[in-house]
Amino acid sequence: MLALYHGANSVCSIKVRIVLAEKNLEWEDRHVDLPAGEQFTPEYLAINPRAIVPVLDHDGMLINESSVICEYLDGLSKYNPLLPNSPHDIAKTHIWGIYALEYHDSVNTLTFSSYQRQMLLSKTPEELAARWAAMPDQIRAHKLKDLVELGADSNYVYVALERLARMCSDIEAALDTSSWLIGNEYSLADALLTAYFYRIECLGMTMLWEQRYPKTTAWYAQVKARESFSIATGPWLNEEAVRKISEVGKKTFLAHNKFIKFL
Ligand SMILES: N[C@@H](CCC(=O)N[C@@H](CS)C(=O)NCC(=O)O)C(=O)O
Repeated sequence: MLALYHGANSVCSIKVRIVLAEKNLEWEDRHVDLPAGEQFTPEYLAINPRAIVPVLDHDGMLINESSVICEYLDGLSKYNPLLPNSPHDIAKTHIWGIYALEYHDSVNTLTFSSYQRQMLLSKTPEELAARWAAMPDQIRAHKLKDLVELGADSNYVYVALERLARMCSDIEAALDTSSWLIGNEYSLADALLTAYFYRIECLGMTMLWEQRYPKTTAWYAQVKARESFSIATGPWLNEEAVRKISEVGKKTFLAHNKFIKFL
């Protein structure tokens, strides 16, 4: 039996839900309410002491790290194989998986400096302090605290946009001779990156690739058109929350002239 601990709007949860849909796998839903802080409960810390989602439970065996979960799921069934065959293409897939950690960190920075910040600012200073203290990764807590305090003025935001601009240029280069990230067929690498683009789109920042990177723009339209995308997002996302993410995202970044070179 497969069960997934995941968050409705969490980017790395969407990533895993895309692969579950691509592989047509049945799974049990163990939703973790991240805004409510369910990741810090003793029950969830017993599942993942790092207090983050997603975690896959396969017959009692727990696996974390979204890119690893995705490759694991691909290995579970022969249906629609996603990992390429050649050692070189497998190596390229793993490199995209490692880059995805950087993309995740950058997308998380943008979300926290805008939408999440607006939600967290309604908390009292004591509640916020308790939230940072509860985080097992104190480097991450330091970043989030800075983002909530400074919003788009935090230096983390500038670095995140610089990294995401590089992501787009790397993807454009990868698409130079093929229509998918690795070769001419949809593969795991495409599945691993889709959710980051979706979050950037929700944040109202598609201008990071539109106009400047035509191949990347066409690639995102292709991954979005797949059934797996609507299955992984549709039933979960709250349209009102997505609208707010976009509204706050646009206001946060477009108001800052220093970001114009990225947009
Ligand atoms: N590298 C991890 C990152 C996991 C992660 O950061 N998850 C976020 C949601 S996308 C989370 O659980 N955040 C909880 C929190 O910030 O308190 C992966 O790819 O699985």
